Amino acid sequence: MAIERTLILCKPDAVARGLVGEIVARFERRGYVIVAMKLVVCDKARAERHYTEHKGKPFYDGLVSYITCAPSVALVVEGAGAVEGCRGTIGATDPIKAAAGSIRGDHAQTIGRNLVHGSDSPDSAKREIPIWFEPHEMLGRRHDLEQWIIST
Ligand code: D4T
Repeated sequence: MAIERTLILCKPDAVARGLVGEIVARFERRGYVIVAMKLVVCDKARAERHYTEHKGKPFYDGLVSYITCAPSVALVVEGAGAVEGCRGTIGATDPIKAAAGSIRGDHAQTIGRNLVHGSDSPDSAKREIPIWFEPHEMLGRRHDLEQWIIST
């Protein structure tokens, strides 16, 4: 299984509700490694880049106003199959359909306030990570080092 990196956002509702620790802990407990993390107020330009695929959709304006209204916590998470694995931990986009035990299934109610973003493919992760992080803000590959620390 390839070691991948994925972009995770604890969106403004997660920060406002004090759920960042709970959310980050889910990824850590699964064994993924945090290689970058910061609190950031997303501006309109960054939001429009991030959500470019949704431009023109009925929910687009609401999506941009929501992500820019207050701080988010952005992370880059690394691990084996991290893109798909993190999507599983997050749960379905619409919390009403998200499995119990997933972040959205346990903590969210509506699609417009679904707490977390996770890249939906390795290509999306490669596109999204540079929107949120400069290369110098990210650590080099951590997976092997973490395995060594844990197992020695
Ligand atoms: P994010 O991007 O937040 O991780 O969500 P997903 O990857 O799970 O889902 P998405 O890209 O299809 O949707 C992005 C974002 O738009 C909101 N949304 C989506 C909405 O408010 N109404 C809708 O009908 C859809 C499809 C929720 C997530």
